[in-house]
Amino acid sequence: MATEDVIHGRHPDELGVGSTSHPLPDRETCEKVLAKMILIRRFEERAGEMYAKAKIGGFLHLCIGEEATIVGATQALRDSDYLMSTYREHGQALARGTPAREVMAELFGKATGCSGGRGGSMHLFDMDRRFLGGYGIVGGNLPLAAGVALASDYTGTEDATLCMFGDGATNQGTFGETMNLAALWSLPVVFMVINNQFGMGTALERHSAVTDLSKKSGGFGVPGTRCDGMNLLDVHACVSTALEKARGDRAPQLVEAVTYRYRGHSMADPEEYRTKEEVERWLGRDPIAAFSKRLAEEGVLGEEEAKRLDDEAMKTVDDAVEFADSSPFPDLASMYDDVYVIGEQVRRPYWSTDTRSPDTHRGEEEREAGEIARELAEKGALHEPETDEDQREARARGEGG
Ligand SMILES: Cc1ncc(C[n+]2csc(CCOP(=O)(O)OP(=O)(O)O)c2C)c(N)n1
Ligand SMILES: [Mg+2]
Repeated sequence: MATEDVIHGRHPDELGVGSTSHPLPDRETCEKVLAKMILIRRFEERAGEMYAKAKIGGFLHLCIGEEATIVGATQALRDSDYLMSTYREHGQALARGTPAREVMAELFGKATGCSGGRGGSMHLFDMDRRFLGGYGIVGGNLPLAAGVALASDYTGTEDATLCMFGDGATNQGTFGETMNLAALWSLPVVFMVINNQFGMGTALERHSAVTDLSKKSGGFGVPGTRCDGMNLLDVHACVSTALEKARGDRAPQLVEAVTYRYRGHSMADPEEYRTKEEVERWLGRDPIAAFSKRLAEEGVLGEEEAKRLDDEAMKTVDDAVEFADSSPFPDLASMYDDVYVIGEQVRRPYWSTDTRSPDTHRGEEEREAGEIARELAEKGALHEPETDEDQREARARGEGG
């Protein structure tokens, strides 16, 4: 019978990770990556607080504990590469360079958010930084990532795609289907399993027959490796090598990062599926504390400098909250904007549906066609809780996310 200790209690060495020691990069890079991890941690803590204050609606999934996995992997990307993630993606957007203001404003559902306030926490998107979201469907981003990689290959670029998803997503049908096509078509894509050891409240060994997830893609023709997701340098080395093979040899790869989420699956999680002791054990491997300690030990960055980075992160987050709070909600009249992609919005060499003929087609003039839907939506909007207090009460009654 599987127990919680099958993987959760094991030393990283036993899992085949964490035994390699990597040299530190230059001081500037060390400071930059530490600052990114601290910003993500502070941002997530504050997002949790804002959710409790009902400033944020819907669901909220925090990545606290996964910072080394996120920053180590994204540092291996070129600016022109694509990144795709799941609904647990605030850290990915911040790591890719989306300003904290725009991420927080999106969580608040404001017009100044990176998705114009239409996506919220689960659907962050930043085309300028080639961050393609933010997906709520478990395993839903895998085939899309293969499609993006196919476009990169087809148009003769050197761009690669890094597609991140959870351990739970490896059980979806899309996992096998996508591995097969990626291998068959030699696509420049790296699949990254963020194995935080739970799919909601179900532990890895209870949801997956194969618990070494780096082995799950091999039979489809996509080789896998495993890294210590609590060790920024190990993640970086592993993802860099995988990207090199995907980009250079057109050989898609899978990387499993073994990590842990310190908070619940989402904000409403009683966490009955794990013990406090287990969480404590993993807190002892805190990726930020571990990296800071190493920097101090090797004389690269002292305690005071780490404190300065923390103060800066706090200021950035304070500013982001102020910005989000004072920004307007999207105008109701803009509800039908950005629903369909219209021909001229699509840059060559991509194609949209209306290359069928130059005229607009049914459904493409939804602003004009949608009067009835608009009336219904306006009526619906009247039933929205009006104040934060109303929203807190609605939440206490169990309504909403
Ligand atoms: C297709 C689908 N099935 C179920 C869900 C409900 N659901 C949301 S998150 C989640 C767990 C996914 O776990 P994992 O892939 O490990 O990602 P993590 O939340 O740990 O980052 C589930 C089952 C969903 N969003 N989509
Ligand atoms: Mg998981």
